[in-house]
Amino acid sequence: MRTTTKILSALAIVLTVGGVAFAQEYTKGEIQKIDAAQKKLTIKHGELKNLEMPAMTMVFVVADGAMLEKVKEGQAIEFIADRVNGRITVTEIK
Ligand SMILES: [Cu+2]
Repeated sequence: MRTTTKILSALAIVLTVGGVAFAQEYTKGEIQKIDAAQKKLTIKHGELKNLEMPAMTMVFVVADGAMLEKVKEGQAIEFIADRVNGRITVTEIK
């Protein structure tokens, strides 16, 4: 019984640490342009720490075209971007 508790506690710690490592920060941005045909967004974004990129305005590919239906030009968003197949991609919009 005690051993089981210890194993479960150890497992909980491992899962917690793993969760923190994978948690990505949202970055603030403003949608400048939506290109539904190309599945691209132009975003004026804040610093993207995971990509070591300073604030700028640039074009991103979106992971899922459905994400474009939830946003409009001029909208302030919080998003996560990452490199997917060598392209900087918006993977999540809050
Ligand atoms: Cu950029």
